[in-house]
Amino acid sequence: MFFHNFLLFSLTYLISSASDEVSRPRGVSLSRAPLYKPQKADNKFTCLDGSLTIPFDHVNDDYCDCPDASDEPGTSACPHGQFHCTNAGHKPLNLPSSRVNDGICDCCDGSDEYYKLQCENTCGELGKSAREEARRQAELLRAGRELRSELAEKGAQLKKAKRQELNELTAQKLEAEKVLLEKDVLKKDVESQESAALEVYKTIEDEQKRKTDELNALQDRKEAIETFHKLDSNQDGLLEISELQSRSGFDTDRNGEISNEEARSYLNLLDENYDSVDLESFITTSWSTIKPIMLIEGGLFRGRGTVEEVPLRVQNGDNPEQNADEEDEEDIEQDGEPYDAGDVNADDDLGGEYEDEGGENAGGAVESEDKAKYDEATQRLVDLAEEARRGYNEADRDFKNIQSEISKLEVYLQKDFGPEDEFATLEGQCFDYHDYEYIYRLCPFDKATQQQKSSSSETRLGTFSHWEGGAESNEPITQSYNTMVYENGQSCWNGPSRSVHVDVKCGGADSKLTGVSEPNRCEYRFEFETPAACRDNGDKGRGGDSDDHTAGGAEYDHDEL
Ligand code: MAN
Repeated sequence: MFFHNFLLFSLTYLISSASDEVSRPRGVSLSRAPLYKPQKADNKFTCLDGSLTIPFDHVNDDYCDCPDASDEPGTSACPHGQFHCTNAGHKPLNLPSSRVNDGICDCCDGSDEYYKLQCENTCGELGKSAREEARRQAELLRAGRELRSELAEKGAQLKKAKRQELNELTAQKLEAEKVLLEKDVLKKDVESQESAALEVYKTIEDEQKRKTDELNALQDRKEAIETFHKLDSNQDGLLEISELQSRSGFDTDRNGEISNEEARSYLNLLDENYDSVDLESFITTSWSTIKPIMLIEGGLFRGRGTVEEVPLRVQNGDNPEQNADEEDEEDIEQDGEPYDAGDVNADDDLGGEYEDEGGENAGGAVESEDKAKYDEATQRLVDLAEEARRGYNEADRDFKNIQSEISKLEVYLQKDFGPEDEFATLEGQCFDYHDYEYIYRLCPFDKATQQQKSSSSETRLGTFSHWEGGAESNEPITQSYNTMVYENGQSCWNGPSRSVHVDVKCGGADSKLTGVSEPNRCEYRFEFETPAACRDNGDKGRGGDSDDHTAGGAEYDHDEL
């Protein structure tokens, strides 16, 4: 069997490339052919790493002798070997030797399948369309380069104008800062005079407020006392839950009945051992709950005698109507003393100006709005201070506006618009791409978004972060400015925050977004074409090279085309 193979390979394939200009073993490129010349004296071959010398007829005998696989360039015998297809008429290709005779035609000249399979030679056809495409690309590139130069010029102008603006604003900022400081000094000066003058008024105002509060508290207490006596229908000085139960106003759930619990809760009666509250407990613990009910019941509380009484189902045998009548005629006791609403008004300490209707109380305590608030000198200081505050606020606003303009310009000028600012004109523009479900939008140097077609909800996919191989990297220019990165988009459910890599390629005269994919969940890839990417040194035209499938470092021997 071995002998058979030996004969098969050494006789049939060792010099199988005899039709090529230079005779060489199968799978060897033209540039390496000199390494495969038999040594004349002894017809031997030395492995290319120098490790072994073998008879030359062991080359391509389908047995791996050399550790570097160099003795089997045309078979699959060595695990890490490399097979070269000439692909005359198209591009040569290097393949891992495992693809030799594996039943799949990898080389367009079919040279990788010579044992069982007959592959059609498609190199002529492929070469032709590749050349046409290359011509098209070259044309695109030529036109694109001109546009790119124009864009670079515009970009440089834009940057220059922005730098100029920044210089002007920086000067304005200094001026604005000076004005602001002056206004601040003025404001502080006038304000200190103003507050000294107002101090006098503040004391008066505080006193007025204290009196008003006191009067309000007294009024509230008065209303509480009146209500207590109104509700205490049997006038025994205790307000029983049964007395509340007879008033329809407390039937807030409108079920025609006021349960013991309801009545207790109005009175805030937590202790189960008590069924009633006395006047003081009523004022301190029940009034705050009862008051809103009374207000609703009476439209608004209007003082003594206005609490509307609607008889309910009588639960305790009392006659509420009769009680109410009696009540109106009686003097009500407060803390054991005969009660008189006038008691409150009679209290000299409280200014004696209390009016029963509650509203316009404190006549002397609260000054009418029409009356001039301050004396003339104080008023002048107040006006001056007001003017100074306005002046300061204006200056502050001006200063902050300038500052924010400066920050925007600084952010702009820090952006990497390409080695010659050729991408600068894209800033401020947006480009859309529609797929079946979404509208993707790229606003270069700003953000990338995704909007669902069926709703207007927009998802932020990322904000511009950097160029892969941009200004800060040491990448050679040919590998730079090909991909923009947008990061920190909305976070993905149970995943990272969204991000986008934008592949930027030389396209036609117009910039456009030509494709969007999501290779990993929430990691997007945009294809963006723009003449700004048509660099002189780049072979960055659409389509580009197609050698990704070559083994261990693509090697194209253009001399063989
Ligand atoms: C949305 C879109 C998709 C993304 C999912 C992740 O539906 O943003 O692109 O894959 O969320 O949950």
